[in-house]
Amino acid sequence: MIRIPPPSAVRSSEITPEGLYRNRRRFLAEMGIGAVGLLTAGYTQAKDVPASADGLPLSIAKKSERAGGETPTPFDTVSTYNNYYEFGTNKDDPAQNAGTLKTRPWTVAISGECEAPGMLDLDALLKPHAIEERIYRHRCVEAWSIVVPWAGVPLADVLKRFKPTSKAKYVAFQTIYDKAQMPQAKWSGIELPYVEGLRIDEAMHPLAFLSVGMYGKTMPNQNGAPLRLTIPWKYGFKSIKSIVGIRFVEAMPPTTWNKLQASEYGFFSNVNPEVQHPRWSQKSERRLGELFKRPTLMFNGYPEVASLYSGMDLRKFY
Ligand SMILES: Nc1nc2c(c(=O)[nH]1)N[C@H]1C(S)=C(S)[C@@H](COP(=O)(O)O)O[C@H]1N2
Ligand SMILES: [Mo]
Repeated sequence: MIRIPPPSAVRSSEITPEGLYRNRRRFLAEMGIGAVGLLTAGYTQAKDVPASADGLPLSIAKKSERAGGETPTPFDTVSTYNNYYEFGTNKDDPAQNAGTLKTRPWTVAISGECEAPGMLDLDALLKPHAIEERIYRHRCVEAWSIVVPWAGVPLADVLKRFKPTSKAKYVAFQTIYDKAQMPQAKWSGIELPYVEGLRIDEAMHPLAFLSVGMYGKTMPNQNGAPLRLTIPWKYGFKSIKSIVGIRFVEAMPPTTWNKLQASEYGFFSNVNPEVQHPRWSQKSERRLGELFKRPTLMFNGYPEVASLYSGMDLRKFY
């Protein structure tokens, strides 16, 4: 049977040169117009982002607003302008490609310096915890930022259940790496699997969050389904997606961007307008959807974390 698609089924990416399409999508996303319509006659409505998410409603036990009263960035922007290099390096690639990630069943390996290591199914990992919503600012090192209502659980509550020993000075996290589900990964330019880490006191800080959803629904794949970190006072790359491994360790663990270019990406990577990056100024940033830049705040505007770093030279430990 030959199926002739109606004209509306043709994706705009198929009828415009790829570069132009990407640029327009990127421009629309940055302007906060997201993936919604607006494309001129002859093009389909740009609702062509494949459904790469369950998008199931979550039952949220409590809500807190931790973004200075700012309105969240539109969902369509946050779910179509992403960094998830395993699914491509353009901002609109993850939304197009991450649908191949199978997020159920999902097992997380808890290992290392703890009394109760184990392999846990996602549901078992989450079961004892009530899901909260936290509206956080999120700032990428590339000088763009968003405000997102994440749904998840405090990272400390989960970690404590495994009873880390006194040797657990750091926590290392690992993303799933499956070439079959991530065919674009071979062009990522980074060493995979993606790995990240936090000092144990950072991981235990009440702001550190393990997110399973956003905007009241389960996480879209492109945003790191089924679970990811959201560490609001650090640059976005610390917020590792699609976690399959959590390991308590004694020594500072390797981290993906630090391995690639240590002079540009430190282990701590706290948002700091006083420490510059060779390609993006860290003094200011643009909220996606806004025209004008705004100053970047120390610790991304979360001064309550400063005590974690007392006595440390944050220029040296960037
Ligand atoms: N596994 C993995 N995690 C990742 C990344 C990635 O490429 N792979 N990108 C990071 C970067 S640079 C940012 S800014 C955030 C983006 O999260 P968002 O797409 O939900 O906004 O994810 C972080 N986590
Ligand atoms: Mo980022």
